[in-house]
Amino acid sequence: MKLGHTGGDSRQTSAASVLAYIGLGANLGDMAETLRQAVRALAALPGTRLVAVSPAYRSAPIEAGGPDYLNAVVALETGLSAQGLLQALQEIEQAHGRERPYVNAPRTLDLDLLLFGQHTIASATLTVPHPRLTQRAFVLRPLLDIDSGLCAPSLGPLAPYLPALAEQEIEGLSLSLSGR
Ligand code: PH2
Ligand code: MG
Ligand code: MG
Repeated sequence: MKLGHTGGDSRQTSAASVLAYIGLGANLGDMAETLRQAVRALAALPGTRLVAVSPAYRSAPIEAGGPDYLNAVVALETGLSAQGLLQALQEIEQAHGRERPYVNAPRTLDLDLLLFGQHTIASATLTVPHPRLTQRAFVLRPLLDIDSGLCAPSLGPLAPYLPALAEQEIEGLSLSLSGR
């Protein structure tokens, strides 16, 4: 287990590491390059190890407008708290010029905390598992690519939710988000 390396950073890490899943999305700018940089930034977080990167998918915006999205999911083993990880995700979004003019506006980078181990969180700023996790093929497909047997607290095994999303067309891409 890789721990510590908190040098100069105020975020809390602890010895109890958790497997967290992060959804990545973008539909503005050079999406592939942005997602690659985001994967590198996530891997470099204090007390954090990159465990897996899913394939990338292209899909039309769901309940939103603008260009097609590029989406992927990564798994991280982290000693950060859920709040510390959320703060880090928001900082990485900001570093990529994320603006929020209105709900579900097109964005340069969206990083969503999907799962945080077997934790259930319902705070003012964070709901985990992500509330729309089982309703969006662009999240569920890459999650199941990483772990086809994945189970989430209160949702159980995730694979059985996928067939209901068959009408959401998503295109698997051959580009790599983890290479240099
Ligand atoms: N994100 C949204 C709303 N709609 N649609 C797709 N295809 N991909 C997204 O990442 C996405 C979306 C809000 O975060
Ligand atoms: Mg989102
Ligand atoms: Mg978001």
